[in-house]
Amino acid sequence: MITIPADPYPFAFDPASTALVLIDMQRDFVEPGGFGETLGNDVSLLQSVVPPLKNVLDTARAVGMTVIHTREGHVPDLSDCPPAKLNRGEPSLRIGDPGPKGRILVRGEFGHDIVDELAPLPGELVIDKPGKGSFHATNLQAELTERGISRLVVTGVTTEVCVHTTVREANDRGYECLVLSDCTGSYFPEFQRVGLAMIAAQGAIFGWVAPSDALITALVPQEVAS
Ligand code: TIU
Repeated sequence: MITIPADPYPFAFDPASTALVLIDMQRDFVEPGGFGETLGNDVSLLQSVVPPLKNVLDTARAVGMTVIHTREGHVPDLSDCPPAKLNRGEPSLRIGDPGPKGRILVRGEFGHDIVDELAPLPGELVIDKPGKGSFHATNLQAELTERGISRLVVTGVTTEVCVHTTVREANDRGYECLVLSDCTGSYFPEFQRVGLAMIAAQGAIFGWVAPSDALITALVPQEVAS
């Protein structure tokens, strides 16, 4: 076991039974012209997540940790998108509409895919999810069970939406989650701050929070037994 400093108290984990999860680092959310921007958001705050997350991804790969990517999106006929999600709000573009990066949040479209810097390697699990949480209507739990994973290091966007929903789902299913503060991002600075605080409050009510250098420092001497 490795123990790293974290909020609200040190997080202990074995890299062999811990997965790095990258939530929805998709062009539609992170890059200009995507779904996130059509909702009226400033995507520059999300772009700052990419360099530290790339460092964590490189380290996790180097030590042989399980790496899991998720993507939020829908099948082309949108049959997996509930009307309540499709019709929500007054965006200039809706899910399924043609956008500058292809149809918004539709699987197989350029904008739906993960940014180049964090592109999955062959053999890394990619979970396509129709909802905000990574467990809802996916095979994530079965994949984790098959790999003997009991803890998650959670990263990605956005902190208060898909990261939070996933951490809450994982917590209820018995997984211990460490959320990396500089590898998660929100379009709203106050949501980033409060979103992270909510996770670690009340003695780690949903999980732990730490900066990525705490994880990298602890992992560098490690190599996961194969
Ligand atoms: N809009 C927003 O903050 N997030 C999402 O719609 N999805 C994710 O968080 N991935």
